[in-house]
Amino acid sequence: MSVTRERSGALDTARIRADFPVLERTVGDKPLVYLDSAATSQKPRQVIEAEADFYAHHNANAHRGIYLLAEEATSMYEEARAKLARFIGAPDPATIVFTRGTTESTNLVAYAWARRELREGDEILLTEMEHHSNIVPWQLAARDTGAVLRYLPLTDDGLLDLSDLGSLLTERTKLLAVTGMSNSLGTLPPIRELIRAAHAVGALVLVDGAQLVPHVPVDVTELDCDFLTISGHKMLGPTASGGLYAKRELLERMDAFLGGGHMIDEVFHDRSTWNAVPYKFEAGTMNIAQEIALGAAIDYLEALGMDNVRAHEVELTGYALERLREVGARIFGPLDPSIRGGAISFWYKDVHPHDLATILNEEGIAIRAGHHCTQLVMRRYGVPATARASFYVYNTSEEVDALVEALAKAEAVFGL
Ligand code: 7TS
Repeated sequence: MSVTRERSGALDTARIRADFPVLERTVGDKPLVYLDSAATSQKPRQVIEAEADFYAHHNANAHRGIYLLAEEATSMYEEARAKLARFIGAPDPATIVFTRGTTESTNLVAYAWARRELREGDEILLTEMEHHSNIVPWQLAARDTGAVLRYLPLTDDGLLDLSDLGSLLTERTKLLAVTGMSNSLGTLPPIRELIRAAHAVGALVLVDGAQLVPHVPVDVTELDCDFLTISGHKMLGPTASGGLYAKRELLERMDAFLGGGHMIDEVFHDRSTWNAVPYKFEAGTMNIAQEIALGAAIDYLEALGMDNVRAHEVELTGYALERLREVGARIFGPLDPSIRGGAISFWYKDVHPHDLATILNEEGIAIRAGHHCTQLVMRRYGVPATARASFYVYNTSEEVDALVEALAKAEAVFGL
């Protein structure tokens, strides 16, 4: 075998794995090999304990009462907001609206910004590698406003094809909505350049950060994006944690989204006025425990260092791509780990991805098979589905080896 196995220099995976209780379990009699972190990451005990600690010792509604528990709940919730702001380089915690994740954040912008600002004939520019949650909300907004959707196409190697950028991104474009990292191809689009080009024609930019924020150091101030969506559950946090970053002047101008308690300033019989940002967008009782535990996830990632998180991913992805190619897997997406993340879509020989995932499950290996909520990607490359392995801080080169060895078993089962 030509591959040299280098140990990850960036992260101490043995120490990290000891923090993740679920990694101790077995699947049948096989140790769990979890290669589906693009769908959701596993949680370290620090995050599980932070959520339990809130319920056990501080539980009260935030921003409601003036008794001790309510004040503790409020200050823990706001501390989590400040942590998330700092983690992505946001200038001010008020630029972070807590949401249940990327899908809700994108819909918030589609309702509170797009429906107010877009007119017939305005254009929204998307890419063919977007997750459905960065397509469907814009289709609905376009339907309601008369705006038109355009798409940046893909190259055969899974990159954005920017050769027609000049005719697709024009003065008619009001919004460019682009993923920071593709969940099915792994691609890291050149968002810095795209943001600059969009601003040059007066368009705003929403970066889908669902995959980017967990894996790559992000600084929204330096990027100068207008909106960034964040899913906490993909970055070691609980499900239903996450947020939306938006420039403050946009949040001020945007319409309210959900109406209800706490998002108002004053309520009259026929109208209401809105609370200050970000509370204007946080109606009703929020996901308090989850956002507080997301704060613990951020502490965990910061202790590892996001540069190290990224370096580990580059190393492991490079190794996995090399090994998968060596055994004849067809990779969808770029082959250079320096321009991509760790979600690797592939076909192995002629084994259907669903059959492959079923056989790998018998070996204790969890991968995802399907269209990964990116049907435009599947259509572009002429496949109904792909198998996808994806990595995070706890994955090791031994787990990549286990994946590759299990492929040989699938081959034997199917007599290929
Ligand atoms: N955008 C991207 C790029 C994603 O990968 C996902 C989830 C979303 C948006 C939606 O995030 P949510 O937290 O609101 O669900 N991606 C996947 C996946 O690849 N497999 O399961 C969910």
